[in-house]
Amino acid sequence: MAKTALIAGITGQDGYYLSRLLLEKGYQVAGLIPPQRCKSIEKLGEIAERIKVCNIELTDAPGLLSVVEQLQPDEIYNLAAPSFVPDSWNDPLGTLDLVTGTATRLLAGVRQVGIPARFYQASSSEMFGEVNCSPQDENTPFRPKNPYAAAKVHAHWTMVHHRQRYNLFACSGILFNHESPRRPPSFVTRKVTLAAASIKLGLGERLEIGNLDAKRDWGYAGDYVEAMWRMLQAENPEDYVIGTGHLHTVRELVAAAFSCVDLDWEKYVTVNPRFFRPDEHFQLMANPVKAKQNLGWEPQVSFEMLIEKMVFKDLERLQREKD
Ligand code: GDR
Repeated sequence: MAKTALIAGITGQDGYYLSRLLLEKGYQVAGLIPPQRCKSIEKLGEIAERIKVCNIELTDAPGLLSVVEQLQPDEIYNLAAPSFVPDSWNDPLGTLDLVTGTATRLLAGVRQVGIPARFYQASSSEMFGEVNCSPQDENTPFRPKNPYAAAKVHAHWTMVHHRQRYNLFACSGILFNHESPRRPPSFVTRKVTLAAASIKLGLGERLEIGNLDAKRDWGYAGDYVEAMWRMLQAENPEDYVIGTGHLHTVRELVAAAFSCVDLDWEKYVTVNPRFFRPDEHFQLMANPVKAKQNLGWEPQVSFEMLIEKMVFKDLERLQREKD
């Protein structure tokens, strides 16, 4: 019989790639979508009609319990979060409720219904925060530096406590930055690829960017959802750091994107301190050895391939709109 997966946060970038993967594997996929955002399922494009939509607020604990009871999912993926980190300063409590509250309510649902559903929690490299060692692995302490990261740490520990106390098959993937053509333009990769494509087509003139020396470990979202799925197929529930193990600067990102469209980035890019973040001297870089050893997981798409994929998709989209 086909397995059923329930996804919170299904309309985001990762929700799309995960749904696509699970549908390819023959799963029935259901997504939790707040009633006032029911149209957002359309963001999933060609796969939208194959998704069972459960219209429910993520703050509605009894409602979530009844979805879990009716659906009896084999796997639950909690990807729900307001993912743009700086926004969490504007609404720390709302961030906490969405990130930690959703994890807690779903875990409570699994426990109360008493089904053997496997649970995935989307944790983040932001939880490492002000690191004093690099790269980071599953034993690196968390020192979160913003409300988003603090909420993710809370959700992570809530999941660990449920695993220990109630013996649930629950695990978390501590994912480093992962990108794709589906990334919203507020994030730096997409901001840059969109600007490069727009300038190439004569639709834009300049790119204003923040700290060119900021470094990140960037991978491809399509690879990272494979790691999520593998975690839930493993013999034991364990937490994993997922990243490439390679650092790149924003400068390298900009240079790579502009070189895809044969432009000299230095002619088009201006640094604007408005986009700087305070205290960004630490280096978030993954040590994904455990995922390779236990799950056989390795990223397939390199940094250069990722940026090329994003730039070409943006060119294609903009060209279509222009015609
Ligand atoms: P991040 O992603 O905060 O790491 O979180 P983002 O793409 O916003 O920033 C990456 C790095 O680029 C630097 N930067 C800029 N960032 C933006 N957005 N705009 C700019 O103009 C700019 N210039 C430089 C930033 O300072 C930063 O160093 C992502 C999200 O997906 C989180 O949800 C997730 O948890 C983490 O990755 C892992």
